[in-house]
Amino acid sequence: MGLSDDEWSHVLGIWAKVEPELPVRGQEVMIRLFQVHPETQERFAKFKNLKTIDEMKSSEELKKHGTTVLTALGRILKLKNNHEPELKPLAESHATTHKIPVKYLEFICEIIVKVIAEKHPSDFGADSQAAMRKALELFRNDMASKYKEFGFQG
Ligand code: CUS
Repeated sequence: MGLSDDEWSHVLGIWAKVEPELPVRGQEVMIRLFQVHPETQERFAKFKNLKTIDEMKSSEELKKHGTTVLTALGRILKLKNNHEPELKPLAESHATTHKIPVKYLEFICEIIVKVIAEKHPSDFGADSQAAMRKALELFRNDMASKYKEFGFQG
């Protein structure tokens, strides 16, 4: 099920606050992800060698990747219920090259919600959080079905 106009305005409203700080939030999300779910770090040859938080913090590549991830997600959110054209190439590369299971997408989405909630407590209340979770769930469900089209069970 898609989101209502009201839910989308919650999602895009908070995203507008996150956008000016994408590189730092992206970096925080990646570091938190690797700490909470170390198995996700193994997926990336270029990040496997980063052992400590300090090493992660000083990695320009990690920061860059965090920006890439949040930028991709932002583009998808802005397309609202019509994200299919943007999602397809992303699903293809993640199914065939990176092989990122849907479970890992779930991990990263949950961390994104938590990081935004910590940084923007007064702009990201219960309704906005629920709307964001719903939008991210829609994203993951559609990624999962595209994964299958590309022969990846996810
Ligand atoms: O890069 C990209 O693009 C992705 C995201 C989207 C949203 C799909 N990724 Cu990267 C993902 C992930 C990572 O990095 C890590 C871990 C998990 C997941």
